[in-house]
Amino acid sequence: MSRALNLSVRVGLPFRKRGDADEMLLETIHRPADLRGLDHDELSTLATEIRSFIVQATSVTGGHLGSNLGVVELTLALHRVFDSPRDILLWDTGHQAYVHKILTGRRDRFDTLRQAGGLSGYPSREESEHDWVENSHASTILSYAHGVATALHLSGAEAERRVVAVIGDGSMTGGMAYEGINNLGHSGRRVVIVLNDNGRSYAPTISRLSHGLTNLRLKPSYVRNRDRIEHVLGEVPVIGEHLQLGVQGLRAAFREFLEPQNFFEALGVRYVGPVDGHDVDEMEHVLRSVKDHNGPIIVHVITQKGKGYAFAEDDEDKCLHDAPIFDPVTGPPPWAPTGYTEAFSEAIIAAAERDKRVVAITAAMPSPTGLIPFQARFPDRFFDVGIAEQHAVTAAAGMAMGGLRPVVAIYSTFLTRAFDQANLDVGLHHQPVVFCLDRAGITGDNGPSHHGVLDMALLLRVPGMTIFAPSSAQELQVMLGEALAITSGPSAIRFPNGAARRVPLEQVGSGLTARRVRQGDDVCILAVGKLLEAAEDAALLLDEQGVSATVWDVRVVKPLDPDMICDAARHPLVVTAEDGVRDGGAGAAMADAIADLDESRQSPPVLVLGTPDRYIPQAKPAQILAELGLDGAGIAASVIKTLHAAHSPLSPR
Ligand SMILES: Cc1ncc(C[n+]2csc(CCOP(=O)(O)OP(=O)(O)O)c2C)c(N)n1
Repeated sequence: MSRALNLSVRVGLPFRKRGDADEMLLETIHRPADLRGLDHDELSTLATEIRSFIVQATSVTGGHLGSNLGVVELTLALHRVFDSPRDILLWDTGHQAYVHKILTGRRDRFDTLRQAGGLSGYPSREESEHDWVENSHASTILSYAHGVATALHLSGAEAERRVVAVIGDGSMTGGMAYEGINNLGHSGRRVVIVLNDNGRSYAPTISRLSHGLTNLRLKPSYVRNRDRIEHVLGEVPVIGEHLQLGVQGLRAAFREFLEPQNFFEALGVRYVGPVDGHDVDEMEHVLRSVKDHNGPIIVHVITQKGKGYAFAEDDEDKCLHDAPIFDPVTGPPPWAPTGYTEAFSEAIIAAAERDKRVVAITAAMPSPTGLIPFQARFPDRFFDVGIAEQHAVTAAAGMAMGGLRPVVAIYSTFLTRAFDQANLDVGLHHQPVVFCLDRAGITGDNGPSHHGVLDMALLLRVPGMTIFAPSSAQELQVMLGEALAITSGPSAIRFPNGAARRVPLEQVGSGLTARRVRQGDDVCILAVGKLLEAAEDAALLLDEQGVSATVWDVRVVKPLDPDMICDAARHPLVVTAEDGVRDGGAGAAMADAIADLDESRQSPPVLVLGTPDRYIPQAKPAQILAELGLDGAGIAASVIKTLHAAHSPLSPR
């Protein structure tokens, strides 16, 4: 039976009236200062109201649910002890900052959460002076904290302003977190680090350090015992060798038990904890006592991901880390891969059944990348390395060197973390690592940091890299087989989120060839991956205007199919379409290939359509693509405009 309080039955009900008969306590909180006069019971009521509010709000827009339910009391305590924005609160990743947003005057905008023009799902500098860091790639916050604290130090403001960095145990598995903490310990900069330990990333956190932390978590009597034992050890008189050995043994055992503390303190960072992260009083007490520590200090806080909402607490997959739109009373349906992710999930199992050298690697995203079924089927050939993309890629190079056929399943946006590793550790060594890049292209609700628009431009720079872009579920499955057959170097398959086309067999390509989908005379559209559908729509619209279009499914962005390039060059106009950056991307490579074709003759103009050189805000993917002119209507309009310009009397002949 669940221990969880099932909030679903309470959602939307006022919990406590105060002043005005219909007013919830939450409605009286507009800024952190409003928290300061609340007593213990009021804080507890407020925490319940906040949880209910978050469940209700995310059920309407979708969002990061479990992570936020876990930090309610922690955020209340932080905002009561520290004085934001004078004191600087920094959130690693930022997906857990909803409570912070609610307490800093943004509650009434939650109906716009993650919508176009609405509240960001992460901290946002534009939204509030309480927000500093909006990069939602994990494990960066200790570096930001070091930087901000250094600036305060040099400007002489260190005495008046505190820097507080909140980081989850999952994000502590990222290399940058260790680089940051090492530097903080060395520099002695004044930063309070709050380690929010819920034992999970999406899945349980992969970390020996985290196991040490978990040992502590599982022993509630730890704090009492620690104080007592430390006291006792300090007092024991050393009488005789026997007793001395006994005491040393006890010390050693206890030291091992305190592994995390030793780890941090060896780096020069004081350790305090563990503290019950759902007890505001206890946390306030500890935070007040460390607030003025003159150096880096880590406060280890134990929380429960998804706390207070039964469906989140009981979700073994990811504690409803994130949730789509759902009914709060019934909770979201269990997450299962769909679209391209599902196609990948099936294909990698089939590939692993055919070849026992095939292994799968994820950087803390086993369920979102569709690898849970693989993990269940081949537990020894599945590797979750933590939020450590760089390590994942170089480890894959090592596995390939050792004769395995590693498949790195990673979101396109997170591959950018590991570009150097892909280029030098994998590429330079010609290792046959297969990158499967999910959520490529415009991803939507998560905003600028989560669009996967850089992968092609980056991977095109890696010599020997083969790049596939499937336009259907079946193409992806064929491409995985092709990629695994390449032994001369790395390959990548980049595919989008959302529904995948299911096509008849004759519409599935093979090898490293492109596929001509339609033949015309006036314009040739070379479409990459998901944009094939838009190119086909554009061709129909162009037909209506008397323009006949050839359409190619590029399939392989590198190396380009020479037959496709030759065919494109016979058209008076070529248009390329991709959902990646226009500058230096697939279209630019195709334009170069056409220009290089035959220097003696004039090549046709090539119009390159892709994403612009700016950060793209949050909105639904279809809306963003339409705004960028990357849907059928947009591509058709670009073609017509270019043809008109070419036939204008003013255009150069
Ligand atoms: C570099 C990077 N890789 C992967 C992710 C995807 N991601 C977002 S949150 C998260 C888990 C974070 O775990 P933790 O820091 O413990 O926070 P929790 O949600 O458990 O509170 C992951 C893997 C990311 N944001 N950044």
